[in-house]
Amino acid sequence: MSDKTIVLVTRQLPQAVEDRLARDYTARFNTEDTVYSSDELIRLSAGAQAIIPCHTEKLTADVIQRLPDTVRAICSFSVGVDHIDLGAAKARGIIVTNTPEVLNDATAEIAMLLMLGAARRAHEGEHQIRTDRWADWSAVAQLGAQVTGKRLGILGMGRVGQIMARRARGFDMEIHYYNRSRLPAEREAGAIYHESLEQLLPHCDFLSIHCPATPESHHLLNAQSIGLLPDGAIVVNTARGAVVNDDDLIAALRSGKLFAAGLDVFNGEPDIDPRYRELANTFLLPHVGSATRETRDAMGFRALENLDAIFTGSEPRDRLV
Ligand code: 8YV
Repeated sequence: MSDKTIVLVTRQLPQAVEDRLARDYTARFNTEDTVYSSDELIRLSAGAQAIIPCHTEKLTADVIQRLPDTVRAICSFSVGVDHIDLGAAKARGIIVTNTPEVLNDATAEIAMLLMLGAARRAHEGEHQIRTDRWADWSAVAQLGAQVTGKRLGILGMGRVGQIMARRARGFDMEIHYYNRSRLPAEREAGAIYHESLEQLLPHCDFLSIHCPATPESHHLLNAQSIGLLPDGAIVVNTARGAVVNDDDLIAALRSGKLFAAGLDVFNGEPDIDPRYRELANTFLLPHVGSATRETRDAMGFRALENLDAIFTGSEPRDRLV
């Protein structure tokens, strides 16, 4: 019998990543790429030393407590770890790692796409053409909000937020941000720091959300905070749905308080609030922030780097607990 480390890989991963896993580990792949229930996850973990989950697997305290004793590591194929109860993992002595840095560019690209798409009503124009309803050109139809030279507020000036700021400067945008701590001047690169979200919001023609989902950031965007945005502002979210109160965002999009929203992440994905679909002023994507071939490979190899370190007795680069 092979003495290779047994790894449960909960979702289908890029081929090159699965090939490397198959070479160096006894990998249990999910060839159907279905989302396992908690019970399936626990059953399939029997005898495994490690799990490579995606954000689709909810490793709650209850699930972690029920994992077999053999499991020593959870090497998530994600930067966000709101799907993993880190305290429960720590209590059981299970090492948890994530995949930071490698998805910064891809996620900032999607934030730019959402910002431009929402502002310029891209999906409405695309829909007209695809459904053969483009009747005529008009000087007064399909008017969007111009992006160039406007103020962009960034909530969470971490790795992705900083790249978003850099890309937005290409559109001559004035960058404002709120972050738990102020960045050093060279990383601020001229961005204007605000000491609270409340202070940031009145300066945002566009607001792009880049903070992780934590108890502190839960529903940060709500009726009260939206009320502080200038009328006609545009909201972009590539972080996590949990940062947004859906009822309040939808009310502001309906009333015209907000011009539009560009959203890649949602509460309850993929069963999103259906009202988003009915709104003409939403530009919606199905959580594809990191979905480039390069980035998904890089995420997989970063998860493997952590896995390799753990099972060769060294400290994994991205250890969280
Ligand atoms: C990933 C993400 O595709 O890494 C993250 O936190 O949100 C996504 O870009 C997904 O989480 C993979 O598990």
